[in-house]
Amino acid sequence: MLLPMEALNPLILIIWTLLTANPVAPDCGCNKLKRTAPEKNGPSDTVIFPDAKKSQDNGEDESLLHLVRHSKEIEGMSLIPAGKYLIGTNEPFFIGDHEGPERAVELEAFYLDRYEVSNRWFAKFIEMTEYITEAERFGDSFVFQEFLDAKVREKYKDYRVAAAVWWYKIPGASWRYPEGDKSRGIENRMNHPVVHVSWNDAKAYCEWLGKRLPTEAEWEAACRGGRKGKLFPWGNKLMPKDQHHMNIWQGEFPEGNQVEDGCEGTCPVDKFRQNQYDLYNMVGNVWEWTADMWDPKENVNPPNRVKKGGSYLCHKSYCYRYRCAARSQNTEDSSAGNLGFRCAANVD
Ligand SMILES: [Ca+2]
Ligand SMILES: [Ca+2]
Repeated sequence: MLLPMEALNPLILIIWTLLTANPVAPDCGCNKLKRTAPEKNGPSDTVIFPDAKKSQDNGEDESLLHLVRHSKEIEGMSLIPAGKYLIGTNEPFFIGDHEGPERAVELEAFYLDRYEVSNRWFAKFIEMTEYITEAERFGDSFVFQEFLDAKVREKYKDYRVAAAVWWYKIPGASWRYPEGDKSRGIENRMNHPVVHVSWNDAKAYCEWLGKRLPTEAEWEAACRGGRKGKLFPWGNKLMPKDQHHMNIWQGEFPEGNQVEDGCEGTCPVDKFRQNQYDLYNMVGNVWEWTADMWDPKENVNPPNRVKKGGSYLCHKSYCYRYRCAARSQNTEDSSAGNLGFRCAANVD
């Protein structure tokens, strides 16, 4: 029996809508953490990076710096061999992130830190250079709701990120006080990754050690550990042998973190060894800045930089970005409690 057109049209419309709808993948919103502070209250464009003046009159620090600069192995770097690597994917999950297509890149050999930069090492940098991070100069940074008590959440409820209300802009949050609470420092987290560091801060740290940030291609080639087309540094299976291989989120996001991997927030930088290059926490734990612009044609100031690897807040339902091919971005001056970095270095 033919249906009358009057009945058919709405039906066709519904089917057409379902077929053509562009599904929007839910998003953790951590790429929305842009600073909006007026320039007059923020730092100048020039990064304050005084010379390592303490090293001039401190023989011990000087020898430490010498050791670090001249022994990649001792300081915990892996040599990533020169060669052709495939990066990107032909099965992008977040099309808007430009994860695809898969493409070949040719890389020189380079060194990459095995671990995310820890609070311990960042503290040495601060101690020797008196560098002041951008979060400290702006006076605030973004903190995830789980680490704030009810009173603080109520007080700063109007300082949430509109598109991701689980992020609060908290005065006083910085690498020293990741929750913005002066009574909660990092003493018990010295082997955890430093957080609340901007791209500019990360770059300054790497340069202090005679290093640099990895390019996105280097980071991703290293992430893949010599394997081709795999999702994760160790392969395609999320939990081989039912073991956790990274620090991400288990349970409902953004409430109900079940902490099955043993880490509610950050975990120690040497907790999860992820591939044959002896790299730890490439995916998960904290996002990692890379040297690359997000879009070189984008005319914004400050520019966006690519970050890789996802963080302890990533869950498949919201932020399936703990894959080697996944990528996201923030402005150079942004910082958050789930964003850190590691350094690369040229082979002399
Ligand atoms: Ca976790
Ligand atoms: Ca990481």
